[in-house]
Amino acid sequence: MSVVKTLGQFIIEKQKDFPYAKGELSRLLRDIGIASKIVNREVNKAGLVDILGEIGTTNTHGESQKKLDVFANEQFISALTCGGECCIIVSEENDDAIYIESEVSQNAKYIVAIDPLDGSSNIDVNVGVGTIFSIYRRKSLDGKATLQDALQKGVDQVAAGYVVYGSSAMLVYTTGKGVNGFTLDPSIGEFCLSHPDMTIPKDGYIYSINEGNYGHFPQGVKKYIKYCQVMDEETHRPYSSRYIGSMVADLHRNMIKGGIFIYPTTASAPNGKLRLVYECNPMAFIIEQAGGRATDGFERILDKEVTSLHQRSAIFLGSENMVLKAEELMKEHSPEIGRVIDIQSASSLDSDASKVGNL
Ligand code: AHM
Ligand code: MG
Repeated sequence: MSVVKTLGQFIIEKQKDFPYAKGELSRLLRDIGIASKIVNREVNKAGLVDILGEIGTTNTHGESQKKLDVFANEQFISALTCGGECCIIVSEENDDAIYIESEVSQNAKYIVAIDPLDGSSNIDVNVGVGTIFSIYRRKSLDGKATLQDALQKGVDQVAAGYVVYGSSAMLVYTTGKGVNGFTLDPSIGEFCLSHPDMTIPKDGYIYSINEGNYGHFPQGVKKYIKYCQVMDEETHRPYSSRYIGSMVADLHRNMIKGGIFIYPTTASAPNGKLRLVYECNPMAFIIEQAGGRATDGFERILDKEVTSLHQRSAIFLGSENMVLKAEELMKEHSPEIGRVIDIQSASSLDSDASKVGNL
């Protein structure tokens, strides 16, 4: 008889890895799991009810919001607010951080950054979408949690995960001790452990990038794409190109099969498109925990200074050897981008130093 292990059971079992844990993080993960089941239900019936299409408003970045984006955002905010473990929510859909000050959250010590429905341009065409989340412990010791609590580096994450709403729904998460994946069994309404100890192959044969932007890419990225396309038996080239346009779905496929996902800087997006706090950092944490690599072409994503909630970053992540090759070509052919990154990190370090000096 095969025994099913649910997400809830697994979380409780893993609590013993953290000797001082009081169950708060476990409850937080459970709340995220519950909200994602509700979102999955709506994603699945999206074609049946009049929930597809745009709602007529725009989010922080001036992008039109879909009804499901708004619905997903509300579900996660509600679950995190009622759960009592979260003091700040940072969401792609909200300009400002949401400070939770309800009675149940008085002693809450976690910050959750979330992209409630990533890849939303794919909703109307039945293509996989997802949720990405990142969890930090607050650093301020008492009083109200502050914006600085929400601006921590990726390396300070205590947990991160994603949910892919695809042919089945799957929740994948890490607390810094490996990566585990759970598939939703609709017959019992539970996420069940289906992919224990997930690892990404060191070498992959899939590259994933929006090649329509080729003309706007840095020289190093253009060279890497050409490298992927060259015939070479020994390294199994040419590689396959696969781009869904939903980071969660592209990354999930690469996790399982091996591959690289790149969203570089472009002429029109000089800082990249994807958001550091709730897209790049959680995905980088998961990929590193699975044995892969995540950088902006020069610097480790998890070490990047975070100066604003909706900060953007270029990202190269996936199978270690593929990312290393892309970095090598970036250094060789786009050193000017590396210099800009160095200057940006130095100036954010300076401003950190001045903050400390002012205390
Ligand atoms: P979103 O959070 O507004 O949905 O945007 C993020 C998405 C990623 O999932 C995906 O990798 C990327 O944007 C696709 O962008 P593009 O259409 O420029 O290739
Ligand atoms: Mg997104």
